[in-house]
Amino acid sequence: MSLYKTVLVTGASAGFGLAICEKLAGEGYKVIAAARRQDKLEALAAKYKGQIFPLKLDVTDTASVDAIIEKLPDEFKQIDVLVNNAGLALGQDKAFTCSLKDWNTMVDTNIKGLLNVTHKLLPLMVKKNKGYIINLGSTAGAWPYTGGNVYGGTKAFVEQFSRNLRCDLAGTALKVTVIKPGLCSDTEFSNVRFKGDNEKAAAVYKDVEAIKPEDIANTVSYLLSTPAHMNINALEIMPVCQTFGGLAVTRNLKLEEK
Ligand code: NDP
Ligand code: 8X3
Repeated sequence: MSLYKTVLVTGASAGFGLAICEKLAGEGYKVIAAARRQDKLEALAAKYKGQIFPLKLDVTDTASVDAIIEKLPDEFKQIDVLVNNAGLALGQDKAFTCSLKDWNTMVDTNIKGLLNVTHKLLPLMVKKNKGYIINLGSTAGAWPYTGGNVYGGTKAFVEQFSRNLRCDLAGTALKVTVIKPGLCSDTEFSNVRFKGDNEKAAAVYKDVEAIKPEDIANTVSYLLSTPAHMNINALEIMPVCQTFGGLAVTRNLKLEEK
């Protein structure tokens, strides 16, 4: 039996967000499915009549975020869980060749978008002393890799922000968890990262059994079922086929002459 009833999931039109909405709606939660592609959200809501409300929302648009509550039907207004899942990586080029526009889009979505929605909903949760914020970080926030530059930086922000929220929420009943997945297939993540180069995206998951969106949805469901006194601060989840690669050393490196 969960402590919570109404969940807002950002990035609900694909991947983890979609799987989380389906899992939680199936378990009887009222779910607000938020993303930019309304057709996808409406198709989802049609499958779970009355259980899912499709909310067209761009998390980077502060005016839209500010109007969230007034756009909701009464039975969805008492949000007690926020899953900050909307996010993206754009490109995997080295920092000295990649696009500044891509960097800014990642910061605007993964950091500022998450902040916009959190800033809107957190005071409402604190007021009723009930709420749970689940943030989607990434292994990329802790384990650097070539071309992960700003994407990894945004996810490091998500982790530290999650932990700092726990400090600010001391003395309340609210919970915060950051989930940090590693390699996950069956989402649009790599298709978006490689800008529609679907062959390149598919190659990322070739011959591996990666984490699936359902694994993340089951994790969220589990988190919501934990007892009132227990807060899981962070969960790092990798497929068994993925592990750490050690530090890189360049041999015979040509250094600048003095
Ligand atoms: P997908 O690309 O499959 O889904 C991303 C979702 O975010 C889509 O629903 C998209 O919807 C939404 N989104 C993107 N930008 C915005 C925006 N500005 N406003 C609202 N919604 C937005 O990715 P995943 O499901 O794989 O990833 C979900 C989260 O998990 C991301 O934060 C990602 O960084 C993280 N993650 C993913 C991993 C992976 O390997 N897949 C591993 C670790 C973390 P729409 O375009 O309709 O707005
Ligand atoms: C997604 C996982 O390794 O592509 O956050 O950065 S990774």
